[in-house]
Amino acid sequence: MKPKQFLWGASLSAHQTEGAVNEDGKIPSVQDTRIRNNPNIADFSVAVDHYHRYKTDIKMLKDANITALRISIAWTRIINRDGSINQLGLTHYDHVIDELINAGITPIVTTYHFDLPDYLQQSGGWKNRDTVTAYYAYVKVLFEHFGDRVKQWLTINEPNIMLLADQKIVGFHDDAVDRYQSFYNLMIAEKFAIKACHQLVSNAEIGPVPNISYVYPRSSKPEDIRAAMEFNSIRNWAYLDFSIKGRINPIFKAHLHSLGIEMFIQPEDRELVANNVPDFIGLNYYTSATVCFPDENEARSAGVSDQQSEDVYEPKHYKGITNPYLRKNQFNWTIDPLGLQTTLEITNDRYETPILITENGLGAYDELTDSYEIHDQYRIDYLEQHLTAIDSASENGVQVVGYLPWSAIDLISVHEGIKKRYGFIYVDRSDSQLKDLKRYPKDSYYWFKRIIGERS
Ligand code: BGP
Repeated sequence: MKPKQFLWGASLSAHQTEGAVNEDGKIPSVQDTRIRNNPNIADFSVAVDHYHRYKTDIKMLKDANITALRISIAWTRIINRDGSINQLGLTHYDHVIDELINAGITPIVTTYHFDLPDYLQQSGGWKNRDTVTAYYAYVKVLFEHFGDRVKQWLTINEPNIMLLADQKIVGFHDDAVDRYQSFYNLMIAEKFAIKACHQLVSNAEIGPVPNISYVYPRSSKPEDIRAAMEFNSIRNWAYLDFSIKGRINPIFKAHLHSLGIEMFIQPEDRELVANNVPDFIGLNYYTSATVCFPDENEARSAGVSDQQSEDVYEPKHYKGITNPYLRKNQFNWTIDPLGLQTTLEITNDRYETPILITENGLGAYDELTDSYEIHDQYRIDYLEQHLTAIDSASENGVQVVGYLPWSAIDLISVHEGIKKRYGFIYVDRSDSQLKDLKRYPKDSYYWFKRIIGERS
């Protein structure tokens, strides 16, 4: 990927912004049917009503000098339950994409962002190879229909996090064998997307979009070093090795073997895997991770308080811990800009592929003042520090082709509703009250506009 100019933009996803869950023939996704542990956080039924207000949102983004917007298309708006195409869904995204292009904003489209059609989950989800077939049919519709206008594509949002995260959120499986089978099928699905994109869209570029965060060892104790090596392979390199190098990462493979699971590229998939290589890497980064070798007497949660580490535990292998050298944000996530530089340089060292930063941002409680302003200096600080890290990585030879922070507008956080805000644009609603959903630029909006102006 070599855009003529650095892409200055922002990101969002369909289910976290659109709402309109029963409109224009949309069928339920796993996000619509998901049972929430906490009933007090907003669901996705209205979200921030981007489905109806996309014109306002795009106009505000254009006014901020943004030149690229990462959106996702909801599979559940495009393909009906019987496999036929929903024209109303295509028409909606025609309007969105045309609006973006007319505003001088390049659309960068993720085909699937955590919102698997619920009926596919009911028949086994990603564990079932039929879901790969259904995905292939779906993405061919996207490329055929939108390929004349959309030239930059992203395959599947964060399969590596789907592997590790709360299974109820992303519609995966609790059983380890099923989970790794699902992971394999996701990696194969991506290969079909790359194949179809290159066949059907002229001058297309397509990349994976994993969440890559370098994993530190807690100490120089050899067991801790090995725990970090192992978790790096599982969290980061397993997916990218398959995607870019067409191989099962050997440390990941050995880890699976120790769990009694064998993973290898099936003979019938070998050609597909070898011949369909991405053009760039889309990379989501929020913070680094730290692990130690788990002491048998240490409880899983001992010493763990930051959210990024909670799910990281495999007895006898590794355990997530809070990095004592890092500050935390209001939601207990550590902040590590230098970790972004390290992550970029190691990713470049391994893959030598251009990198588009597709997510990076700060979740925070924002306050709307009586004069309708939002003073989010903490977000500006976070983004400034991460931009400095990107600059340093670029000076050290990493080809970073764009920066698309999360998120363009406030949206519903996957885990924590709307109280945890990421946007450059404030949306006036709370978890319990819809209010008027009006949009207000935050201080970070004006800051980003100035940065883009100065650096374009
Ligand atoms: C990424 C997802 C996004 C977004 C972000 C922040 O993993 O791709 O969809 O939600 O994380 O996470 P959260 O919403 O849990 O704060």
